[in-house]
Amino acid sequence: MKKNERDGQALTSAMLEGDRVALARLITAVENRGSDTAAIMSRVYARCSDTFIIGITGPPGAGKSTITSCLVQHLRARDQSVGVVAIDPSSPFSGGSVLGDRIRMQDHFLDPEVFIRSLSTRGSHGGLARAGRDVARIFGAYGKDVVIIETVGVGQTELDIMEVADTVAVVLVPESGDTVQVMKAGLLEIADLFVVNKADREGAVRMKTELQTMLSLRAGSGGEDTWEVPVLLTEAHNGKGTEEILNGCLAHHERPGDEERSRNRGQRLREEVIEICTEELVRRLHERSDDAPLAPVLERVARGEQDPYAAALEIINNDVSLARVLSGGDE
Ligand SMILES: Nc1nc2c(ncn2[C@@H]2O[C@H](COP(=O)(O)OP(=O)(O)OP(=O)(O)O)[C@@H](O)[C@H]2O)c(=O)[nH]1
Ligand SMILES: [Mg+2]
Repeated sequence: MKKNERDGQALTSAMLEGDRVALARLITAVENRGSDTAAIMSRVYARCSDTFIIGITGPPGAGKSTITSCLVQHLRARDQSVGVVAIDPSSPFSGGSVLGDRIRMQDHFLDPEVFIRSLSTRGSHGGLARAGRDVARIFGAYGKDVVIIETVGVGQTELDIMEVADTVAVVLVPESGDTVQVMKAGLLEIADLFVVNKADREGAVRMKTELQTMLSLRAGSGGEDTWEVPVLLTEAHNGKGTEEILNGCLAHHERPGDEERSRNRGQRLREEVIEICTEELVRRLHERSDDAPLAPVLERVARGEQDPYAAALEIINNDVSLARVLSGGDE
């Protein structure tokens, strides 16, 4: 076992025993997508099954952090421990949002039952969706009753993170534009609950009606167990209506299981295995690009003696050299 893998296992053990410093370090390790990530997460996974993961998404500035903060407060009032994963898109559109989040979240900073972690898109090599999901599961394994993931719903990465959530609330505001945009952004498919926040502003009721119409037009299986997506009005800056969000999320989570749900879950897990393999394979290929048998092939391409396609096929189709690349050449 390599040194960092040993460290990873020691950290995981300490985290599972409730060590808060180990928790923070483990999250950093997973955020950096080190070589021991899959081994760490395999141990974590078995221990996070009882955690309820809520996803909060929606356009920039819709009030996601304000709502998250309210949910934390309601959960704490019910004696539930909470982990928050805030994805910081660090895009020019949402400059300063993290600072804003910090200020809103500071009420909870001294509460040992609340753990808040921001993940940034910087330096995560496209692994942000995976990192976000893994951190949510680590919080679960650490013993958090509920984990909330906040992410801006504007891109595939952001929506991918939501796959780990048991319940997804999509937050919109009257200014979000018409509902066609909601459909275009793929938010209709992932919403288990719609929240029209900033109901103190004009157009909130109209938006709610539009969403309800759109939901009723959507072809559903129509069975008895089919979940009816509620549309809630809130004024998160003064907490109004936010307890109903929590109640709605819990009702969704506790609804009777239906066939479609377990089918979706099975499909998601299949996809996830392939994703984890892909990440692991890419990492190993990069790590070992300076070693035989990869290096000579890459060199040939660099010198213009072979085209990149032929080289890639040569690497992949040669069982022996591929096995050596993937195992680190030490078998
Ligand atoms: N008028 C009004 N303002 C609100 C309401 N809820 C939140 N806000 C304000 O809207 C602004 C954005 O709120 P955030 O909670 O930071 O929104 P966000 O969706 O987390 O924003 P990003 O993370 O940057 O995408 C803040 O200034 C809030 O105080 C509301 O119900 N009514
Ligand atoms: Mg925010």
